[in-house]
Amino acid sequence: MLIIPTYNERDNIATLVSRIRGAAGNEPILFVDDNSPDGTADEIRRIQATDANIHLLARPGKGGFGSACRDGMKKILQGNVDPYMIQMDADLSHPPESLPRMIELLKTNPVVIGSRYVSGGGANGWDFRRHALSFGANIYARILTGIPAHDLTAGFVGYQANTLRLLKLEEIRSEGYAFQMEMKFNLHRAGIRFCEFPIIFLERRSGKSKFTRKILLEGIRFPLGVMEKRITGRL
Ligand SMILES: Nc1nc2c(ncn2[C@@H]2O[C@H](COP(=O)(O)OP(=O)(O)OP(=O)(O)O)[C@@H](O)[C@H]2O)c(=O)[nH]1
Ligand SMILES: [Mg+2]
Repeated sequence: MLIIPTYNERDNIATLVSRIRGAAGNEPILFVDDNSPDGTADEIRRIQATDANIHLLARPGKGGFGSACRDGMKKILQGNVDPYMIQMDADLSHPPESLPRMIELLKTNPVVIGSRYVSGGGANGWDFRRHALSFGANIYARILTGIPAHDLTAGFVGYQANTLRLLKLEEIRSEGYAFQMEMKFNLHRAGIRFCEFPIIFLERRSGKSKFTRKILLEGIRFPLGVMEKRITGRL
């Protein structure tokens, strides 16, 4: 099952679903939409009429990326039938064509990360500043947190359902990039090993980024908080 949080992604949905269907057949998809003002949920419902493997969790208002993922994960775990779940963005930054490899790797690995920072991976459509920011953020986070993965802010991540059951999802509070790190941090603490495979991340072409100053600050603070706990022996 794929979990795709959406906020104002109306123009991306049809292309996204068609590329997922082309690459991964009838893989079920759970969209988690926060009452997007642009009518993303209506577009999802329109496609649902012809595709029985599309599900929609409609939330009343913008609750944040992290909580959308958490709610989606909890709903799928409650269903108790999906052996794995894969979170990806709706803006086509995560190539649907990499799904078959991710699904194959999930048969033997508890957590699989579509990574920009392993050999063969990368990002297209970024200027030097954005490359430097993302790369630097990953090194910063890796040194401070000690999480053994190359792409800590990666948002294209697959989990075996039983692995997610090891976490207390309600205790994960972050909303932006920090959510990606906090998930990986908790998995690492639970003794889980990460499998990374290369993906080429593509900058969004349609719709707007939801990146905010608050998300940036949260992303800077999370590794600092972990570092503090490591130093003071509170882990
Ligand atoms: N349900 C829900 N989805 C969200 C929310 N914020 C972001 N999203 C979705 O989460 C995914 C990632 O958000 P993006 O805006 O692409 O954030 P980003 O990838 O950090 O930023 P860019 O690289 O500029 O695209 C997209 O599918 C968004 O539509 C939210 O508050 N609620
Ligand atoms: Mg994006």
